[in-house]
Amino acid sequence: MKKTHAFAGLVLSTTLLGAGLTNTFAADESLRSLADKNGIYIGAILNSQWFNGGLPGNYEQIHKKQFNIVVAENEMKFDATEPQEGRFNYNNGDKMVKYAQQNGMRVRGHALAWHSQVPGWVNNYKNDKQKLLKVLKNHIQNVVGHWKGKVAEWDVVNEAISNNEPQWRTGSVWYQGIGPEFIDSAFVWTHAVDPDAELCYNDYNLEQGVNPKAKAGFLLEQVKRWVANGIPIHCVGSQTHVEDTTTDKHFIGSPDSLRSLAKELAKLNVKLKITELDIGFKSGINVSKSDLERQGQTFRQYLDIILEEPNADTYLIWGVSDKWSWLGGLNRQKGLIYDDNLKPKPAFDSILVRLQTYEPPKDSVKADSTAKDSTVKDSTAKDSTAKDSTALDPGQSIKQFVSPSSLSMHIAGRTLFVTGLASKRAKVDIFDTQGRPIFSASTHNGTVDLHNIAEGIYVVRVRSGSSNLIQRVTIK
Ligand code: 9MR
Repeated sequence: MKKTHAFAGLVLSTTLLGAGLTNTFAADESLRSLADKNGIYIGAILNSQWFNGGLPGNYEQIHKKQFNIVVAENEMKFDATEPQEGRFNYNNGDKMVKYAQQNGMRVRGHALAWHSQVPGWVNNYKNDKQKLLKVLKNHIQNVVGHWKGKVAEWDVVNEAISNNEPQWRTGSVWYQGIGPEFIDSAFVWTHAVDPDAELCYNDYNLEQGVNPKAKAGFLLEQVKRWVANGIPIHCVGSQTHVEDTTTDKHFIGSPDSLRSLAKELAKLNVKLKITELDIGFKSGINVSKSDLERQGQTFRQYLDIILEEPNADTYLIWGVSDKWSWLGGLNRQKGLIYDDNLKPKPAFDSILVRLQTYEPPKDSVKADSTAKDSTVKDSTAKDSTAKDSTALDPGQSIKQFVSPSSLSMHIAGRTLFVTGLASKRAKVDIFDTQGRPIFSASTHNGTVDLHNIAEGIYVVRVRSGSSNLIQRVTIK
């Protein structure tokens, strides 16, 4: 069923593109306005050159017109924010947060605990477990605290799994100095500082299958354990740096495999986000027009996951223009949706048309928050793989998190019933199918009277604490 649906979309988008019909769509329609309408986030990094004013003006114009979520390419990483021990530098990150606020964009924070871009001074403590725990905790407390309430989601742990075998990456300073419990601890510490932020584990090669031998299979086992142990993880970020499979027959990633991961995560009430997408061609090959069109179809297939899977909400591309892209370092080229001259490529059209033509199935639900409203109780976080769980934070209790309550709604007659509220009252907004607000109210005893609303199809948004539920409903 789903396959037919996806295939129909492919045929439609190819046909529209072939006929050049994208030009007939409203000129002011953007990826961003359509993403808003579809209840998803679509974004691109701000490349490092932007922070020094090194990009042409139309780069920023495009960025703010087309995207509703932003992440810094390098500027919130450990080496950028704490270049010397205990001396924090937030200048560039602040610049991006201000830009995002001025333009109404959501901010992703990237990344707190990662083996790469760690400043040299951290390695001085590589044989001192207690000191390294303090260093990581202090970093998280300062950085997350500084942007509390401004950074909506964090890559708490990045790339902690080995590339070739299903096991942790053992070469990182954090793993070698602390052990695998640095991961659990990082989640717990981040949540303690900003309980409203969504917390992700982020990695690459997650689109290569959900089996025990693949990276995503290993990760899934860890997510199960984290959820069972009450470690606050709300999302998995799939970087999705992939290669065009026609020009490179050896590349094994696929949208179908990533969709399987989304479905497995849904069972655990954890979201999937695409966080660093690019679809490159091998360097040096001649990339034809039809190659670029096929690349556009692959971009659309990954977008389908975000549109169609209820626990997927974010589609973030690792760059804007092929001119400013890290891909050369990976021996790949032309992986983004704007060309060297900042002109939209077929991939841009493919994404635009898909957002324009996507029809959510009736009664589909896009929950904006799966687990941010967790109730908390004091206890000590446990890592079932850790031999010495007291090493987490000696002498201090750490909060442990119980399963999240989840919002739900239904309509009976002319009354909307909301259950799973985090607080006594929830804010209810009703929009028409074009996204125009038509009614707002607060719940009273978990209900809202809908008698004043005309019959029709609407989108209802319920906000309670930091949870958000959006659902299409029919009022009769
Ligand atoms: O795009 C980033 C590039 O400018 C840096 O030199 C590089 C250094 O590690 O990191 C790049 O971004 C990476 C991201 O932080 C994590 N996933 C892989 C990205 C591409 O390498």
